[in-house]
Amino acid sequence: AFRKDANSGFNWGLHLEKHSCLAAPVSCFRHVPLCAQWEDIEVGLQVEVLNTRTALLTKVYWIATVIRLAGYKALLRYIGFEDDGSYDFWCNLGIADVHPIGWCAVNSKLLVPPQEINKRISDWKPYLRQKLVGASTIPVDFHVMMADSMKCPFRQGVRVEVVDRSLVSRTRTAVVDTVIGGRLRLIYEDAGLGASGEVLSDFWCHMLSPLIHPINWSVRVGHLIKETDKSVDMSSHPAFRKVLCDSVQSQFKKLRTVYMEGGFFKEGMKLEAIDPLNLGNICVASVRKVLFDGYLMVSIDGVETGDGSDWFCYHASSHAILPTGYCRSNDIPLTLPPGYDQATFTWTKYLKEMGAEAAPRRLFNTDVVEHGFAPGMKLEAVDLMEPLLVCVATVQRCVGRLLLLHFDGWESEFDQWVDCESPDIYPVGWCELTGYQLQPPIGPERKYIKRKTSDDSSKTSA
Ligand code: MLZ
Repeated sequence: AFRKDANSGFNWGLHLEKHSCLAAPVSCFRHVPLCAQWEDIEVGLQVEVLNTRTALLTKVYWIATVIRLAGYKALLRYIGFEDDGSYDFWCNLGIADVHPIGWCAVNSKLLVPPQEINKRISDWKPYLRQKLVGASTIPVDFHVMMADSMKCPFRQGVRVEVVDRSLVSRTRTAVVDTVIGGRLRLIYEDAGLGASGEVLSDFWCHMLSPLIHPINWSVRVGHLIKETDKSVDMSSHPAFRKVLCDSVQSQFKKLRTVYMEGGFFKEGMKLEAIDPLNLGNICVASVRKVLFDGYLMVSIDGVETGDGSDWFCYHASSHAILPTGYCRSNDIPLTLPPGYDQATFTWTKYLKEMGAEAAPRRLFNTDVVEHGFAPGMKLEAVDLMEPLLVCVATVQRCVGRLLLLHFDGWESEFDQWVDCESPDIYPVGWCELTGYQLQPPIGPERKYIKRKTSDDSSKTSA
């Protein structure tokens, strides 16, 4: 069935053609629908697709060849147009009326050629037979597999613990309100409702995000959690009218086991870390506290508030913490504490001055993985500073497992480092597939507007 493109006129096909860019292939994104099956989806495949170039009133189909792939989207050309690309069209393989070869025969649908080419060839049957020799097509159960892979263990009314967006050093209990494509809108249990019933504080994240946890997680690992303000009445909100149910560990991503015995991270150790509030910066940082189950509280050196409110929880296996010297050896500018100078800073001197030791390199998860991303590839990526927004983006750099993402049309100060297996990056066409709204690149007139400092409000000012 066709679905309306919710993306306010943005056209991925045109955007890719204009910038003559590649899109990252679906098989790069392990957490997305049909990732595993996508290896076999390639240029040259043939499909039966709705024929829109006909005056007939009934739905008829025709065979088309995949000319180009961009994430879930394919540029198709009806058979018979040969080398004439003027009628090529982009469609989303996940949702368009497209089927494997043979589908029409099995489902008693008519194959009728487009009107423009009907005249050129009088006898279609032998022509088609010749064109289809040795052709490969999409799997018979393509759409069934697609539907299966979109299932999600969360629904409205499930309670979780999630980072408090107004104070990132603590978690807060929240209730799932909406689920779109595995992304959850979470409403803090004591968010409060405005005069017209609107939620005053919410948070969006993917169900596999490292920022959400089952109920009781904070107490179990020793993380600070905000006590829910019981005086706030949320009962008139639909998500709270459900029978609330606590999430459990099995609904969450399993993290890789880390061994904490004999030489683990220790309080005071230095490292390099992605600044959780400025994801384009990798900074000089310290371990502040070691929690249970391999979790650490980390803070950025030189900008501490002193009360721990700027500490941030990273798992020891997180891509966001890196050994000292990582930036230098990978030619990434290291963000230094105020008062230090790029020209003279060395880790050796700094450690001596601080009387601190560097966290041993072997404790970090810097495995190099064959991820398939390359600079210049387009994708859809969450602006993690406003995690409601999934935006048109480009891979700017690849360093080990890290990707530096640039948001098309925005200043580089919005760039963000993410892991190649981050659940917050998606193939081109993912928004259209899941019905999530895509933020198109902004025009030049908005280019110089700086990001507002984030506040604890549910209204995302974009
Ligand atoms: N309203 C915000 C949105 C920024 C979103 C950028 N996404 C890449 C601003 O204009 O600062």
